[in-house]
Amino acid sequence: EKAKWPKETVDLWAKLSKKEANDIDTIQRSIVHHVTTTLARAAYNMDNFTAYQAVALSTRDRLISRWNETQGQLSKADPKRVYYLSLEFLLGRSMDNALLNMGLKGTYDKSIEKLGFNMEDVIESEVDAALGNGGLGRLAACYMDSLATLDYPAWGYGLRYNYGIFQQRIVDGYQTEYPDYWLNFDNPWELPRLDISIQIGFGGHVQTIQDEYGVTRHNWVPAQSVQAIAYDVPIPGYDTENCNNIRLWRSKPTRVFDLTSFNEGNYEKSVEDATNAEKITSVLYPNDNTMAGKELRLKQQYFWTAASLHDIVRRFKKSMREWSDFPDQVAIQLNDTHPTLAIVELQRLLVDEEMLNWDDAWEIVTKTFAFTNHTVLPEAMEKWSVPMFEYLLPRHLQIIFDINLFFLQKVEKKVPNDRGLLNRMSIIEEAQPQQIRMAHLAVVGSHKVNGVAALHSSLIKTTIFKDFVDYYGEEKFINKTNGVTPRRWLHQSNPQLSALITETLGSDKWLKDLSLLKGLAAKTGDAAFRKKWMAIKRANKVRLAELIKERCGVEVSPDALFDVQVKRIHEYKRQFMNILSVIHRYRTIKSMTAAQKASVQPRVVIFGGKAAPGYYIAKLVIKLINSVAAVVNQDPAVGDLLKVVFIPDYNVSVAEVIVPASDISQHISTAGTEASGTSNMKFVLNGGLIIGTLDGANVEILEEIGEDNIFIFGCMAHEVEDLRHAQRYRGVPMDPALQGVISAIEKGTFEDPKIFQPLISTLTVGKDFYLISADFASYITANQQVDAAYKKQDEWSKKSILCTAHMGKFSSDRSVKEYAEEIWNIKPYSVKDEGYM
Ligand code: 8GP
Repeated sequence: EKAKWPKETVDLWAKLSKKEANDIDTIQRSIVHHVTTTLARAAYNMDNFTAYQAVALSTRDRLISRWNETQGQLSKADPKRVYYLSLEFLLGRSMDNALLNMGLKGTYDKSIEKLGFNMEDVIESEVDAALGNGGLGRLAACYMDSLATLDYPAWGYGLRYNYGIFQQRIVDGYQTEYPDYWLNFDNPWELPRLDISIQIGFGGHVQTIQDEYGVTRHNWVPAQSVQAIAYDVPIPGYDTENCNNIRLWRSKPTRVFDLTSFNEGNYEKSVEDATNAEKITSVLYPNDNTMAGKELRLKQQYFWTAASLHDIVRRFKKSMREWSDFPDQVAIQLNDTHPTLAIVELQRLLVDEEMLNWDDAWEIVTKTFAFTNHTVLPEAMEKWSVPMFEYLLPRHLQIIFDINLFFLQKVEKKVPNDRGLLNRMSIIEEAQPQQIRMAHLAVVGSHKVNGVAALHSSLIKTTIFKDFVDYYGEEKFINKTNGVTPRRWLHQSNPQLSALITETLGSDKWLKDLSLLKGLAAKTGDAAFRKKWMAIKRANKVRLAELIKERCGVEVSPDALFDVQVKRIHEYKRQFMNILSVIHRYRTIKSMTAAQKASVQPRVVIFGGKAAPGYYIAKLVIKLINSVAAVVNQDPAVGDLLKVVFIPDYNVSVAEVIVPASDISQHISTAGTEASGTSNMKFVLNGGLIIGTLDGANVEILEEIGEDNIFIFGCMAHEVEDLRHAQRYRGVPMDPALQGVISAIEKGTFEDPKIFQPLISTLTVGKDFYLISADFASYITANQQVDAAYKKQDEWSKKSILCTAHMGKFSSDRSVKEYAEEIWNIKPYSVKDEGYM
């Protein structure tokens, strides 16, 4: 009601809402203010954690004023926005990133140093926000960083889980899981918006009524409802005033609902119902690339998509535009099939509540949505049983059946009399019970469908979506190769290398235009530069060696070759093949004379990653790695020539230490199974070489950096089918080297071999689905090539520099720009710094 205020009131507000200055004195005052008031502490009872909290609160103040300014200006200008719907945002730590992106890191470093604290130690007190499983969740986080940095008007929508991905501890070599209660201390990186609350219904029935024009209308009467409460997470761009938002929903019981049971005299039931409501956003499902099919997961998906759509529609309605303008104001990106219900919910809102006719509504819906697929693995394809779905969402089921009917009618019209085709393309799978194929629904309800790397995008066109490509045509199915943010994955995690690059290129412009890194290529001939480059790598290895000592109790030499495989543990990623090759290496070294040993390249093999708690085989792989480590690391015949470590509880902040310290990293999935991979990009960006198969983004990395700077082995995606067929029906014998390794395990070289029998069984001739035997020989050879190349340190340093130099393509800025221009049709909107909060 500003307009009604007298001038002096308006002026007073203006004067008092000026942004805080960013000089050392003001920042120190703000930190001390938070210590003494917000935290009720004093200088004499402070530790690093208190210092972290105070610095975080001071940083948060500055973040929020940018957030406010951005959202205020965007509300007025009301440009088209993109909404990125993702069940996972794997953000990691926020403070360092926020300070760097806002350009305040240096000042804060100095400010707290004078207050008696060291920034690096303070940063270590922050817990990761681990609301994701792996690649898909981290990709969402990188994209949010790029969207803000490029000034795109974008919001993320997700869930505020009380428990993120479990914490992993290794007990007797086995993975054990512990809850990640990350909200134990207040989370300074979110703004609770307790005023923003949306009712979400579940269950109940559908009323069918004739309206005054004799048109049949459907009205869903839910049996239960829960409240969605908004929590906003500010995402600052780098070197811009823009600050975007991720809105995370938390579930809470509704008042109305509580009272019903209560008034019926059933107090216990009312409390139980309240607990059930809170359960919805309690925990992140810990599966990566597999589908669990649990009712609670479906509830999560509906709760989240309904709340998000309600919010988006409410914002659109404020602008008083026609419904037909909706797709000109709103783009919604579906991060995998998890948010596919948003398609159905928007159709329901438009038809049942806004009274649009079906076809007009459907046109709006399909123009609004676009869908990213992240995997071709059959076990990851989301399907929901129709009876369970009907019980939770009866009206949505009707709408899905109608969408399917109209769709199949069109297919029939285009390709008459092909029952098989209709069966294959149907959104409903005719199983017992029937299943809803979410990927089909997502394709039918979107105007664009993309894969995440060139190979993957072409594979989905010939496999899971082949019939749809034939029906819709090629244009609907496109590629958007993944990318990673160079701010977090180089500038923040490898500050020394970042500084050297800036010094060498004469400016830090490369941080917003990663193609400028190509300027480094000219420096390979400069011996002094190479020396600096390698010294930084060594310093990073020293830091990692300290972490390994601390977490695994193993001493490793930073002069050895650091060989890294960190990612979710999954059969298709073949950590099993890696540890089998390590056993092969161990046996080879053991068989050597002292003279032969003298020419062995010492290697530290580093593993890390979580297995889904119910994934028995993956958990056995972890056990095998730890059993091998226990034997190898103690064996005096091997000494420093080979060390094996499994770093527990791999997460984003651990990755920030590991990635800059790698000499070689392993991206060795069976060709055609890894959609893209993104850590491959991070490693190469940091001057680490990679060994890998022709899979996912490895293919494009090879194209960019050239075959001299990457170690490629193994079969190609188009050969996989024949190889599987050959081993199944022609009984191709196991690779002899692999046979030797298996025998060693079976003889009990690494603990009781009975433990590993189920794992070994996966290699039985005819059953080796991931083709470990077929690729084993070439894998061993490629590893030998790595050893030989690493010994020529001068040549290696040139390769390392060229790796970084040619990674420009893999910035998430490039990816996001492509999405914005080719799918979302949105333009940057740069916020002006008006100097006010
Ligand atoms: C992952 C892919 O496995 C990985 O290759 C890719 O880099 C990443 O997505 C980002 O695009 N896929 C998943 O995490 C995934 O499909 N998760 C569940 C939905 C099944």
